[in-house]
Parts: sequence; structure tokens; C-alpha cells
Amino acid sequence: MRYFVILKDDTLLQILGDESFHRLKPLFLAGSPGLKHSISDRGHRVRYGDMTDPGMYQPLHLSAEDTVVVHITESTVLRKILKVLHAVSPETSVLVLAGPEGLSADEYPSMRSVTLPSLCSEGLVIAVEDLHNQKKVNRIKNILEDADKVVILMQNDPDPDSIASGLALRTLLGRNRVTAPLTSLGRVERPENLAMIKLLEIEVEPFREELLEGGNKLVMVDVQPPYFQREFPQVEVLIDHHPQVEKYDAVFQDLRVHYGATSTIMTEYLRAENTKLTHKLATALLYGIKSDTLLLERETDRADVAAYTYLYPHANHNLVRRIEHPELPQEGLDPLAEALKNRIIRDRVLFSHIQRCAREDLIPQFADFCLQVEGVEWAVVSGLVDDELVISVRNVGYIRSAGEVVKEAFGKLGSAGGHRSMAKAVVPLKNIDKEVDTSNPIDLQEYIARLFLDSLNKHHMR
Ligand SMILES: [Mn+2]
Repeated sequence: MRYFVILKDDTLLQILGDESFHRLKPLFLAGSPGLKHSISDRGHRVRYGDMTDPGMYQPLHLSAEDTVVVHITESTVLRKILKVLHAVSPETSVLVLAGPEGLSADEYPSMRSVTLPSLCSEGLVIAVEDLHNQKKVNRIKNILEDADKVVILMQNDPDPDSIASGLALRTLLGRNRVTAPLTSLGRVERPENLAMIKLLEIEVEPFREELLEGGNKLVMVDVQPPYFQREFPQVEVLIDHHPQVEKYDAVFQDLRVHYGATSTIMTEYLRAENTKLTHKLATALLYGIKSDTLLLERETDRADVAAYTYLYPHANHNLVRRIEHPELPQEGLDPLAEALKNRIIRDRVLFSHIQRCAREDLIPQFADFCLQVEGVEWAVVSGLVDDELVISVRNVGYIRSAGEVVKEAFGKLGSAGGHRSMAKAVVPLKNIDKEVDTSNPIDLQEYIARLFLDSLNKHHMR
């Protein structure tokens, strides 16, 4: 494919720069000797002639494979050029960089027009945002510059968004895991989050009071002080997207409640700073946005989509898949096979019980799998973990809320709850061992099925 560019002057080159044209390697067609010189001085191939003369185009042997970009603002000249081009080679694609008033697509079906402002405005918006974010990053750096350690505090059960945000902040500050530790008063618990820190080799340290002594400074990401319900010394920097429920003090804060993830704010910081994105950081941030917005479906801002797009080419998607689907340990296969063999399906609900469950995270994984069975609308997978019965529930999404059904079925026996399409219950065995023989998997499965179906039918008022 060949490209040709017809110019009235070098405005277009000045605005778009030579780089984009070097990529297309076009032949420029100039209407004046002066323009010809200035284009060739910039290192482009150029030919000079009368743009409205068919003789200019005939030697080019234009075909349907070729594209001509036209930037002529004077409409009578533009019309003449388009007419000549159309006569010489009606199939050649013509991109007009102007609002060609009175030119109809019917007349020139191979023509398309875009205005220069529409081409450049997105870039302008980004540049303005970058400038704004750059100022914030400078402020953050100033505040934290003299700290011995920057202690980054996340929620008590750190989620991917907070972990990725902490990692991004550490990178922006040019610090490492010793001088900017990621800390939590609790620990990472969900299997996906554990897989994330394991696969991306991220260390989350327990928060210790000594960390706030001396010349260390406290920072919070993806969380605000009232969440912790305790006193802290001065919070120096706070970056979050949750709504502010109570007042608190921070030297600098960037709170963007319309954003779906703190990782989006951090990605904007990195973009503004032109920081090189490692696979690790890009993967963490992409997964942070993805998990906080349920793959850009929930409470998503235009900014989240833009950040996701920015990160996408730098992220390791194979790792994201492995984080989302943690590895199945080999020793888990036999108990799973047994559970699958003993499954029962009633009223489109598949029940399966793992009597010897080595790892709790097998249960939700297996529930996801069971939901793929033909004709099944609900998967209820249970398993014995230590002295508790853990029940994971999944549904296909358009029926009753899993959280409500599970609460009704098992809420009196232990903790139970969840969302529309997924829910979980944890029942201490001592709460049920008078009603059912918990050493017998078949009895236990029947017991769970009865409680669950009773609750589901109660909720069947749709
Ligand atoms: Mn978040």
C-alpha cells in the first residue's frame, strides 16, 4: 500500500510532526517550489506540480490499494483536486483533513473526512491531564523525599487494587521494598490475591507500630483512616477512590470517588511521569482495575477504561489468567473426582461435596467449574476444611441473588452472604453435628441440599 499527501503548506507537518509521516513513508505532493523545499528539508520524498492538473497524478498509477491524504483548506481548490483524483482513479481512498462543506459521500464513495481538531483534541486532553497529574506527583515526592521509610498502609485484607497502587507508588518514588514497604494490619487472604502476590513476587508485610517511629512517614492507598477505627500519627499522603465518610487529616490527598479503582489514579501518575512500565507493575495495575471494576462493568469511569487501555500492551495476560484461576494442586484431584461422582442435580442445582478438602480455595474453583455443566443454573459446592463446613455457591447470574439464598439457608448456622452471582457460607461443624453425621459425605450433601433448596424455593417469587 502506498501513501500520498497533498499539502497546501506545512501546517500539517508542524502539528503532527514528522514521526507519523515517517511511519507511512508517503510521497508528498507540493503545489509550490517553496513548500517542496521545506518538505524535503524535513527528510520526506516530495514532488512538485499543479495539484488540480490530472497530469500530476497519471504517472503515479493510482489504484484501489493506495491512499491519498489531502490537507487543503480552500474549498474551491479542494473540490477541484477531489474531482481530478476521482476522475483519474475513483477507487483510490482519499482522506480529507478538513470539513469539506458541500462534499457528499455519495459523490465520492472512496472519500472520508476528519477535521484536524478531532484528530488532535484527545491528545490535548491527555496532555492537560498529564500536566495536572505531574504536579500532584511532584507534591507527593516533595512530601516524602526526606522520609527514611515510606510506610504504605493498605486495607486489612489487601485487595489487588491496593497492592498494585502501593507498588506503583513505590515505583514513582524510586524506592524499594525496604524503603517503601507495603503493609497491612491483616493479611492477604483471598486465593486470587494470594496468587497475585505469589506470581508477581510482591511482599506484603504485617504493619508494626515501630514502623511509624523515627523519620518514617505514613501513606495510605485505596483506604482512608476512619476504616481502621484507631488513631494514627500524621497521614502524609492518601490516594483513594472510596467516598469520604468521615473527616480526617492528610497532608496531601487525591480522592477521586468517580473512579473505579485507585490503580487508575496511579496509572495516570505513571503516564504523566513517563515512567517505564515493567510487566510486573503493568500486570498488577491492570488486574487491580479489572478486579475492582469487575472487568470494567461496575462503577467504571472513562478514566478506568483509558488506564486499562494504556496498561494493556505492557501487561502479562498469561499471568493475569493464572492469578484468576489459581493452580489446582495434584493431591486435590482424587477428592474432586469423588465429589464429582457423588454429585446430585435437583431443580437445576448441582450439589457436590468434597469430604477431604486440602485447600479451601478448591471449593470456589470447583463451584465455578460445576456451573459449566449443561442445564445447571446453580452450583453448590461444599467441603470440610478443618472443623468447618465451607459452602461456595455460584449461579448463572440472571436468577435469584446467591447472597440472599445462602443467607437464608445457612445464616443461622454460621456466617453466610455474598453477591448476586456468588456467595459463601462457613458453618462450624459443632453447630450441625447433632442434626447430621458430618463424617458421612452423602448425608452431609443431602443435608446441605435440603437447606439450600428450601431457601431457594422460598425465594422463588420471581
Ligand atoms: Mn479499590
